[in-house]
Amino acid sequence: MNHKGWTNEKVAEFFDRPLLDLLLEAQQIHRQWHRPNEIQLSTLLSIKTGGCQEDCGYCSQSAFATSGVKAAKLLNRDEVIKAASEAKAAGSTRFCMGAAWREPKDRDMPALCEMIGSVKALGLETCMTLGMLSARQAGQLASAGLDFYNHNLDTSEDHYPKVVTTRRYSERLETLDHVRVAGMAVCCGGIIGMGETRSDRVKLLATLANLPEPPQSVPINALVPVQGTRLGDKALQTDDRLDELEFVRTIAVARLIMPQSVIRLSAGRESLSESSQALCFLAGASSIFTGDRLLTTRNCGSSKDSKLFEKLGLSAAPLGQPAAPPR
Ligand code: SAM
Ligand code: DTB
Ligand code: SF4
Repeated sequence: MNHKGWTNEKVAEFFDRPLLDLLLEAQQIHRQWHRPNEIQLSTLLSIKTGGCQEDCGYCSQSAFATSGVKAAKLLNRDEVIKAASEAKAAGSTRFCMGAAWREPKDRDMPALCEMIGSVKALGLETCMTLGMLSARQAGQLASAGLDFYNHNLDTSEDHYPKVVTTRRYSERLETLDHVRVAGMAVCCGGIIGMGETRSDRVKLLATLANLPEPPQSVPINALVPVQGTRLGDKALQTDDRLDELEFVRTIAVARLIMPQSVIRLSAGRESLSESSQALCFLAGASSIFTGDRLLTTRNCGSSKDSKLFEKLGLSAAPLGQPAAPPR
């Protein structure tokens, strides 16, 4: 047992429940803390694409992959402002800037801080995901006004060496500490469908819930199998498809053990049916990435999403609204 009391055994018990019981309880908890028919919209932009020195087995941007993604330089401020303005016009409230780096270089910090200021000036919430951060870099981003920092644990500590070998789990946890101490909100989750067992999913969620504070935002990604990546190729060759109901279950358990966090139905949404997406919302997901593109892979696009929202009676959360409803 650790300090928050979410033992692996307790989390595994949630996973083992009949799905309908689990969904009912997850939705009841969801309604205590979140508006049930509102979904927060975030938009991603790859501000520095490809050529990354890390060997993350799922990633199209790793220099170890043969995915065909070309390495590009850091975008300039005007390119970022243009994309952020378009995201705002499409109803997004948060703009997430991602860089294919192991960690940012100190010489990049002024340009990154300038981007944060420009996106905030549009009235959007800001998020960045740049790899590992030193305490000093986290402080610089926080001072520039960055609201969220995304840094995923990706999987359990046990399964991690099968996914990434160029950096340790403990280094990921250290970066999360730096982000929290600097006063930014933490966005941290993982990927489902990378050959992990249910026990790995249990351990990932328990680790997230037992952080000194649960992450304010928890992205649950389904592996997007990209050709030319180690794990993507494996999934494509073995026709090892994601079990959608196990994915829904994972969201429901995340909702139960981190009731106040916003759970994001993240990458891989494009391959989910409308019904599976509806189950993910019922399980407690209340945030998505919008637009045609994630970082390098395809996303649902706004016309598909508008139709889904209409069918389900969902609306986009307005800007500046806290996640929790009045209790
Ligand atoms: N380089 C930074 C890092 O890894 O922290 C930031 C960018 S990285 C692309 C952000 C996250 O995207 C990864 O941690 C991973 O969880 C997710 N991701 C990347 N490729 C993915 C894929 N093919 N399918 C699902 N999620 C993916
Ligand atoms: C997260 O958990 N999912 C987003 C965001 N954080 C940066 C990234 C998804 C990337 C999907 C693969 C791609 O488009 O390259
Ligand atoms: Fe690099 Fe991030 Fe991709 Fe890993 S996930 S290879 S760190 S861009």
